[in-house]
Amino acid sequence: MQIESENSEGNIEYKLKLIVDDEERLNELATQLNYRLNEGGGEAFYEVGVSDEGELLGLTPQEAEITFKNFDKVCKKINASYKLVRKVQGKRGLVYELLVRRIAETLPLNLSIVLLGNVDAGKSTLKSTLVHNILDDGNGLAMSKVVRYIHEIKMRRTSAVNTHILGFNENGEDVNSKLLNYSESEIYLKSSKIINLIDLAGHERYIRTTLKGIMGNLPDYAILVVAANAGTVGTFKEHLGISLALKIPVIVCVTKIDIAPEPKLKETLNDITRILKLPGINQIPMIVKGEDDIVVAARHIRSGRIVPIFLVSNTRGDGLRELKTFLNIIPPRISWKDYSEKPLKFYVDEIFNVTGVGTVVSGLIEEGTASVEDEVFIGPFEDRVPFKKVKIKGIQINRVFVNRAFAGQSVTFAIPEIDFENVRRGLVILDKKSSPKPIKSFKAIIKILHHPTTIRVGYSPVIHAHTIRQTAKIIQMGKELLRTGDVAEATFEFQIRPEYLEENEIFMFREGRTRGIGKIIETYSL
Ligand SMILES: Nc1nc2c(ncn2[C@@H]2O[C@H](COP(=O)(O)OP(=O)(O)O)[C@@H](O)[C@H]2O)c(=O)[nH]1
Ligand SMILES: [Mg+2]
Repeated sequence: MQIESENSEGNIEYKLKLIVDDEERLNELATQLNYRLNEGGGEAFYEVGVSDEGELLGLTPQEAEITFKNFDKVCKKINASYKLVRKVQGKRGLVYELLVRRIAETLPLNLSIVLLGNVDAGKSTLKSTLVHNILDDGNGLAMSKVVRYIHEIKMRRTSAVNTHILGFNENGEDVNSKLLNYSESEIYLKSSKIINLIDLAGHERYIRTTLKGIMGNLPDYAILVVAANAGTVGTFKEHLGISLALKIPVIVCVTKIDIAPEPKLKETLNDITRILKLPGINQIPMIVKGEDDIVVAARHIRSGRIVPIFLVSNTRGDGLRELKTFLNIIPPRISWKDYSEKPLKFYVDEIFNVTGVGTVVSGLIEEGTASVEDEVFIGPFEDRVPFKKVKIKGIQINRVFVNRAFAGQSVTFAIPEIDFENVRRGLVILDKKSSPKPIKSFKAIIKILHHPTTIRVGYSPVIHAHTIRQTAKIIQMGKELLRTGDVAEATFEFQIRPEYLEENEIFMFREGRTRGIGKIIETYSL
């Protein structure tokens, strides 16, 4: 019997047998396995008992025993594990098909930063120059490297479509620049600190894009990108206001300093510092120049009072080294360790239908931990049984299979028991011991950040909380009418379907040019 002959690329390896076990040979096999795992995004198939030409010879029981013993040693060297998926009869004995997966043991420190700013400010380019260690040509070259296309998303089990990672090792060296190619699994495995850089999905002109990026990711910090030659036009003030209302410390990155004439750059910097110092905003701008500034800025950033300003050229490279040094030393703002001790809470962000796996959902573990084979609740569905029990059949972080994941990590869960068509963004996954209820309405304290006229009962903005986005009507209000800056109690009712929300949670709402923030004080189920 014969199968296709072995391909030197891809994640499938043929092995006749692994009988020799001197250290050198095992290391060689480990390197090869590592390569196959990289090709397969953390997963590889080994066909044992098959010649390079694809002939199914098979192993005698004695050969099989030694082969598996040696394969165990090889896997151990690179933190992988395997399971037998198939056995078939060959010419001389059995042929084994093994599925090998990489396991991550130690967890890198994990921090996420959302990139905000106007269209064309250079957000995607900046992300690309940081994670790919390249320079831009001023004409979209770098940006094109971080755009992920639909077919790519479908093929790979991507963790999050708009997130790219920048890793640092124990010595503070940038891991990305040491790799030939950007590989999330390699960066993840080699880093002791990972910065998740989140670009906005969709059009940044729309506020819903911005709110989705922020509310769905709970970022530690926000980088507000401003093009030096365009200035603070457009969304700068609004993005700043939203970040600060949510208590997310802001870093400003002024890009394109290579093409902005000196007076224009000065004007842009003046505008930025003037806006930052406005009474309602009340921040301390700090233009970061040398090493000392970087350290001072990093030390004080968490207080949420200082706004470091970096001057960058993505084409010439000015300021990129400083920005990387800063990213390497800034502390996480959110103490995920404490959140990990709570029961599991995860909101579905993106949904994939993966061939051979089924439904896969991506999102952030906001609280608790999840392990493979855990039973969890997912819902609310508009059904007699709003929350359904399902098993998590697989977990990936940055394309690496893990057995367990913790609060603060962006992960994908394979949940094949639920049909792809039935899953939507905004569903929650909760610990199986919880007793969740679908929430149809809730009472909150709200503050109007901006409103052109007045708000009354009957007003129906779109609510953004976690990955939830839905219109809700104000059915009751503590005051008759509200204007910009006002605070009041209000009861909202979802207009389409129930969602899952908890007391004390923060949400944002918007409608036209209106922006508001709220804190839930009471929830009501059906
Ligand atoms: N000259 C120059 N061009 C830049 C710089 N940063 C970005 N660009 C260019 O600006 C354009 C918009 O960048 P992009 O990253 O797509 O902006 P985004 O819409 O904020 O994501 C692209 O053509 C980039 O090549 C820079 O520092 N200098
Ligand atoms: Mg972009």
